[in-house]
Amino acid sequence: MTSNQFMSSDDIRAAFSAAMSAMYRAEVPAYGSLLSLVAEVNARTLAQKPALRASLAATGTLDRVSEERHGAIRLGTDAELAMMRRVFAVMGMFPVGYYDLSEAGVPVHSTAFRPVGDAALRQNPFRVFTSLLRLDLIEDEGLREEARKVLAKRGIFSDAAVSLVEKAEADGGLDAGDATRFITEVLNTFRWHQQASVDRELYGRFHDAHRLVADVVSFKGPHINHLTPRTLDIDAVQGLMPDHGIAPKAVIEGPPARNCPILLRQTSFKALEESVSFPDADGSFQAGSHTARFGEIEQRGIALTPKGRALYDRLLNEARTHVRPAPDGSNADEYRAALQVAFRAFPDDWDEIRRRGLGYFTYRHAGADGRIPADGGDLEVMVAAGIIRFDPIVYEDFLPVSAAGIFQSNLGDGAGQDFVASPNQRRFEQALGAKVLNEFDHYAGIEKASIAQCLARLETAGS
Ligand code: OOG
Ligand code: NI
Repeated sequence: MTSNQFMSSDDIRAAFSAAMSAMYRAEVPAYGSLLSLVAEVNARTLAQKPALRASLAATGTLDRVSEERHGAIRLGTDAELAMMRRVFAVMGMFPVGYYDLSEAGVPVHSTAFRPVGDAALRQNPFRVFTSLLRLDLIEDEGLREEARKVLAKRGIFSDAAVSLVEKAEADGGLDAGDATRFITEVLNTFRWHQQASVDRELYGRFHDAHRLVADVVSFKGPHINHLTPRTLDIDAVQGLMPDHGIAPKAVIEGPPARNCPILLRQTSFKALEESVSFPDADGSFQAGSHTARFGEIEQRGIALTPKGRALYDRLLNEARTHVRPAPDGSNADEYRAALQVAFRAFPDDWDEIRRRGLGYFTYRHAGADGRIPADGGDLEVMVAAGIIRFDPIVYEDFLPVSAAGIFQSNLGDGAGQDFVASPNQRRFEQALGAKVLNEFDHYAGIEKASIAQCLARLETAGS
């Protein structure tokens, strides 16, 4: 079979993301309400900002602006993570970044499976924030063992899904028919199971150890726990959620609102209490409830360099030492004000961010008429002369403090526990069966390539 009979991995990802969205809207009606609100606010924002509208139209992304940008799952075993990597690879999604959440009281470490190239991101940016449970952080050895036993018995992928992954790996792709079957089979892995796989007593013990343990271990599979569309005005959506019958989390995670957006701002509605049933030894069921699923929104800004990120981390910390956001939202205004004050120290001008080496940019030739100065070849001279222009590179990854805030508000207030921070990227990569891409190296590479391209073009023009 020749490769042009294959459905492109970007198309498979786009179709998968659309199927996941439809499934989740059917499973969680509140998520549908959030999507309508986001679409409404995005339409209004675009009407008010013709320049933004034009730039989205120019990149061919205007009609898909309100589509999902990411979702999240939590896995139980190394083998599940390793297989998930192979599943996502079929859709052109690769592990980027390592996030240790133990520091923030959540016993998981994570990566994001995402498209990496510019064209792939533009076609469909869907990512899945994927966490692996760390039973080693649970103190009770007996309970740890019970969790391991339950997890060892489950298979989260159908045989057909595994065969199709193997086929894609062997042949280098899937044709349209196989891709459609692949999507249907894989979607099942992310489905909600109303019926728990453990009895109520064991669920209770997992829950008491950490809510996350109960969520990962007690069900047949890693239900998608949220999806996240892009909003063009996160503050507006946060403010409007209550009018639409959705309860927002206390505060927006990430940096404050700025003229030059940095990194990632995100917020969610609080996870819903849903009825589930627990099997008994005699074959009957006991009714109960479980809280896991929610909806989120995101708004992205520029990717920061390690220096920019260190400044971001320091300022965020500073704001949080002044005001620690209360889960009930009672000091949300004070927190917002503290963030604004702390972030005055972060330049809010693209060229200053660039010159101080805080953010990543791509560079491009301004046009054919740009004259090359005598000392052409020096980037700064040519930027100053307007021969070379620069654009911020969008941050496509996640933030551990923000992710922890999203986890916390959805595991139930006060669910946090103190773990000793214990990042273990090597252990994670062993489980994954691959290395994760370092996001900073990746952005630096994009910037460097664009500079090289600019300079090469100038050399040809000047010779
Ligand atoms: C993942 C939370 C992290 C984000 O957007 O930072 C996340 C989870 O709750 O499983 O999705
Ligand atoms: Ni999320």
